[in-house]
Amino acid sequence: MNLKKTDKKIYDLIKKEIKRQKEEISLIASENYVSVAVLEALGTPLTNKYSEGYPNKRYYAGNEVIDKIETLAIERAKKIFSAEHANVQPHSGSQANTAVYLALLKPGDTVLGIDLSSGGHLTHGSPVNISGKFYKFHNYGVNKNTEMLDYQEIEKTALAVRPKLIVCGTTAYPRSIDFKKFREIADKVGSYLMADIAHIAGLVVAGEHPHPFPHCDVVTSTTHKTLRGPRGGLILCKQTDRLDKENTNLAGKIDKAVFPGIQGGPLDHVVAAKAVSFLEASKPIFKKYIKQVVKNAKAMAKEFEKNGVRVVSGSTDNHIVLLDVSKYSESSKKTQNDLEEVGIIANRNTIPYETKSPFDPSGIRLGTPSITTRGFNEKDSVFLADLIIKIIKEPTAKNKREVKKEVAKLAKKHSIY
Ligand code: DSN
Repeated sequence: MNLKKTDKKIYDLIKKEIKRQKEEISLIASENYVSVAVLEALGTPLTNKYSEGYPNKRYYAGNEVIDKIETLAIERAKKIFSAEHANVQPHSGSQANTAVYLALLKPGDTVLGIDLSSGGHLTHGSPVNISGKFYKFHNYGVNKNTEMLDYQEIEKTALAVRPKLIVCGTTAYPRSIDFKKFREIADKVGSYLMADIAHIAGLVVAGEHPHPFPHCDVVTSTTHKTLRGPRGGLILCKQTDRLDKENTNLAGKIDKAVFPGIQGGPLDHVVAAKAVSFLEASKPIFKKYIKQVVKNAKAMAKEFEKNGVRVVSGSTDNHIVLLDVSKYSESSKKTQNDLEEVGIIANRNTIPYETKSPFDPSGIRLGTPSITTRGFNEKDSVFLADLIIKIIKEPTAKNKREVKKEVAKLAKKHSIY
């Protein structure tokens, strides 16, 4: 009501966006719908406070309550991820990754990370990102035939380039990651191991993906995506630095790198919302939710393959289904737009050994976290996959009209908020 009075334009736009979210179906693998409890924590006067520093070590007065909130967030994060140390202040996953690099590396140091077309992220050494500009990144990719990580190849590359840090973790890789194998490789070359579990954090918490600890030194994540918290970042790590004999306080290095290294004051309203979502993720119902996320993705992958739409790597182990639409569509950008026209929101994506431009690559990335929050089961997911197949194969005006109607019905049946 106040917002409507003060700023009608923004009020109306927010209303419009809520309507869009309700009426369309999001298959963006990195999106989800937070609970009303998380939304409530976000929209609080906690946003008014400045709290540079860490609990009981703040630079400004008045942080008694904020200290308690951040401590709860830290303790809950440590518990759900079985981590020795947690930093809940990174504003995003990119900030979390950047802080880890600052903590562990010197400019010019060598790092090994997955390449973008095999499912990596900009912060894994892309030349346009600070990671690629400040550090010497080398890449590993997936095997051309299996489209899965090839640990022998990764080891060969690691032995050749001898990185100080190996980054594992991805944004568009539909299969499980073997952190133990990565640890063995890291040990052979004496490097740190960092897992970026932004996409699979919820699966890790729910036991639906192998755990990065005890294998990794540091684990970064976002708190939204499969974890279903507010937009934000998170760093988890061991207390002790195994490789630095002079300063073995790894947790201290990470904290210093976040603040004052790359950030000022934390966003306390977001930290509170993170705490709420960590509590939610500790409940049995969250495990059930994540199990369904994976079941839905597997069911969709099977339906696509059955109907001749190629699924990268043949299937999925997580929440992502990566389609190669090049057989049916000259332009995945057009397919993305066709899908948007009928109310299905997905993103075009590069596929392994991509031959096209990242602006109009061969793939479409789908993810099931959002539809599962809306209550989709395997049957609904297969029905949705069939609608997508129709649009990919024959995006005629008639098909679009028909699919749009079905999407509207599905969205109404599976309501949000
Ligand atoms: N934008 C996120 C994703 O879609 O995976 C990563 O930054």
